[in-house]
Amino acid sequence: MKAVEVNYDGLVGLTHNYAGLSHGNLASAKNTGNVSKPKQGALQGLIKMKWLADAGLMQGVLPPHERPFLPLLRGAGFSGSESQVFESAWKNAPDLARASLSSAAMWAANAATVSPSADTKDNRLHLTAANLSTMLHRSIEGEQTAKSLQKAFPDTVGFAVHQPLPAHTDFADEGAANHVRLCNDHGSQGVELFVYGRDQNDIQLEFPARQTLLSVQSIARAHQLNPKHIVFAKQNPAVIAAGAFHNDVVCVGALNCLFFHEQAFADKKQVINDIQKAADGLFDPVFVEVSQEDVSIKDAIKSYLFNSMLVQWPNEDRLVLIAPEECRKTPAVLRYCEKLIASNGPIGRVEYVNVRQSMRNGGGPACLRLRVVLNEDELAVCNQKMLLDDDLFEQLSSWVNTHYRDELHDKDLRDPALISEGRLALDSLTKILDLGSDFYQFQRN
Ligand code: SUG
Repeated sequence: MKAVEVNYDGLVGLTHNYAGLSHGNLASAKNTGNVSKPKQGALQGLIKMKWLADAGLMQGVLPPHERPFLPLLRGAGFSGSESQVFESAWKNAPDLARASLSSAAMWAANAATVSPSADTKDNRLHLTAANLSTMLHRSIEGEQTAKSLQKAFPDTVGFAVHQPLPAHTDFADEGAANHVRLCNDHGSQGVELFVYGRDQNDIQLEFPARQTLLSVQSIARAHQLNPKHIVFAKQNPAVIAAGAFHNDVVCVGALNCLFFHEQAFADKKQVINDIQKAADGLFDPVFVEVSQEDVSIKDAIKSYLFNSMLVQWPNEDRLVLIAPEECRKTPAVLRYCEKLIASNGPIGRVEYVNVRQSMRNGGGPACLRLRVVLNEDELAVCNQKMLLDDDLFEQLSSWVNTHYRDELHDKDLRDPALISEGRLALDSLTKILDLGSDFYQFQRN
């Protein structure tokens, strides 16, 4: 059946800030303590979404999470009124207070792993919310993300939304950031590539490997995928050590094309062979491999070349790479992009977008979106209010302009007024996106 790819972008949250919480994410570490601009960040995200929607691509929206997240602090033993909990956490456990304020749910590529119905045995679209169990500040996302996905894909006949995997380190899962689907066209059987950083027996590296073999095996089972058409590939530990904390920092794929750095995988030849075998009879995969000589791993991570969106643009034969602005400012990467489009390969155009507020925390254009392939029937029954059109864009822009702070300095993060400001904003968002009046924890209390 005919199907389209919908990019669901996470809205940048009201407390978007630079707390340096992600060990192994070089941008997050570098920008620790810097002043963030939540309003600007949210508008940058919305502008990217609107631009793609105007071009004729389908665009969805995922809501930010409740922050500060007081249940985390209560879980850590802080008690009393809400402002007492918050203030006392800041006084006694500032790292925990910072974790409770993280807006990291905006990186929707980490929200879930998605298998389109064309790949699954029961012909349902399967989504598993990621447990994000490696980083404390992200481990509080999974439950709320599953709720968002249930709101976006409410029909249980056609959609299966799975709860996050068990919260044990052996099951560490970071969602679609470590998953690539290749296919001939979105609506036919594809090949799903699951990339993991470690298995149970590997020793922990200096920077954490955030995805395990057990997690991807479990997801492939739950999604009822045909073992013939899946590939498990190990990330190269050296690129994790260099700062590629997710595979999507060194690799992206779309349709039959895999665009990746030559050092991305522990065993590149094996990965290519396995993909060819899994695609046999379905399509001919095309590999666009970037050499270390053309773009060093250091430049790839600095510029986030591979954290681009690779999309099929309406009425264009070749794919379009939507890269972060930072690629234009990295000479070797810019040179490479020019060479790429001049070649006769599958990527015909590079567009550069400004998502700098997100980039400073290690999130490029691809991190901000979760790709969901929907066929015509599925599109008809998903939550229409979460799909971006001119009207929703206007409503969300005005919502951001009304509720978001221009700046957050480190000292502002201690302000208990963030609790009520956030709630007022999110309560109003639940109406805009048709999420119901019991969507957030604070609404249920
Ligand atoms: O998990 N940054 C995120 C960035 C996620 C990017 N996603 C993908 N590559 N798909 C992370 O490291 C920074 C938070 C802080 O430092 O406050 C942060 O969580």
